Amino acid sequence: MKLAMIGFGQAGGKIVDKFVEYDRQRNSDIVRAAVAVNSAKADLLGLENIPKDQRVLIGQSRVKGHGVGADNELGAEIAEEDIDEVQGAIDSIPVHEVDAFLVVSGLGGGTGSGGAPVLAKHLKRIYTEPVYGLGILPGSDEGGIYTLNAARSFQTFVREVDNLLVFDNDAWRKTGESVQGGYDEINQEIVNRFGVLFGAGEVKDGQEVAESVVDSSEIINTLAGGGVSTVGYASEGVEPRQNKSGGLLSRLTGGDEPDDNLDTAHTTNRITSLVRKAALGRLTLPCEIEGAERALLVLAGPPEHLNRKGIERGRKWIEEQTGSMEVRGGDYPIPGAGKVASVILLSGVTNVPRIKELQQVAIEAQDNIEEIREESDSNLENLVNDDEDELESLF
Ligand SMILES: Nc1nc2c(ncn2[C@@H]2O[C@H](COP(=O)(O)OP(=O)(O)O)[C@@H](O)[C@H]2O)c(=O)[nH]1
Ligand SMILES: [Mg+2]
Repeated sequence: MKLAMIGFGQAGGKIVDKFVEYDRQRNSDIVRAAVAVNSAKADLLGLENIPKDQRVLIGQSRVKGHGVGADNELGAEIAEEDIDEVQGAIDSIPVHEVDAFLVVSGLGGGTGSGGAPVLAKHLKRIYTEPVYGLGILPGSDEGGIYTLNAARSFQTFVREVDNLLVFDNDAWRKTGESVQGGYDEINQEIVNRFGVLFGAGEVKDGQEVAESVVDSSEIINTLAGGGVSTVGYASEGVEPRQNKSGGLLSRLTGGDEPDDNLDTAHTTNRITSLVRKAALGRLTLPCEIEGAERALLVLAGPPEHLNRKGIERGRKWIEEQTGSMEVRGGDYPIPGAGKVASVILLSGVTNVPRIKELQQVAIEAQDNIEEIREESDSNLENLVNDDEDELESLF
């Protein structure tokens, strides 16, 4: 599936930047265009793979390239004011060649949290292609203002996009690790999971003919109907075929038949167990999979390690677990790959503890928004004062 990716804010820009790198390394052909939008000049300069002329600095007259801090209302305002500049970068995208837009953003900050929903709304007005969001929820240790920003941004973003794919930093935080150090690994995880999912719809002509290849319309249909989506993943290393039986020798000795049966059973079992692991393991947004409206199962790996029976069994199992009547499944053949991976997209999930928590925060915040602002302002002041104290003691 070919995407036009737009990263809004720092997290959004970094993740799209990593998608571009992933795409280049795997030759997966999912990033047809990549744009970064930010109000902080330094964040744009820090990107490595997004072309320089596709990095858009907004809000210069208001914040002079210094960003909006965690003020997502200001983030939304400057996105509205400077939407033409963002559109200028999108104008250079051959939109007729993309299947969808993907707007990526951290929801806890300021620029992306406020701006991403504004951009999504704008894109939906102009284009007929679907507009998906990839929203990153903050860790619960980040503080009140981040949670509040995420709560509000989430509500708006999910309304403006055709589907909101969610990744929860809180569920992926590693204890004892600095948040910053942890982001590299987390971003790699994000890109791997969504990369396999979107890559599935991009099997090129002439590539190994698989039994039932997933195409981009199946991804689009699974995401259609809106709501919130989460992605599960599991993988297992496999040996390349050449090192196994089935060569000339085994044919001569007549040992081919039973071995092949064994292989098939083993392949099927591996697939069904990977499907369970992916669905029951850590999801990008942890939730109850029961009640998901639609699902898509993708089995990626070397074609000789994929089979229709395994995928069909996995698909049925997901139907039972979710209660959904709309579970699609297929394969994504990657000749020579060293592993088989199972990716499950669960769309229209409803039983999500973290979202309920955020909604509660948003409701309560109506009452004490000023307190939270003051608290965050005084935190900031303390921080600044501390810095000043340190400076003074230096002189
Ligand atoms: N997964 C991930 N999350 C990030 C990263 N950087 C920041 N975040 C998260 O995104 C939120 C918003 O931060 P940021 O993107 O810097 O805000 P903005 O630049 O004002 O849009 C933070 O509260 C973090 O939860 C990153 O590199 N990866
Ligand atoms: Mg930042």
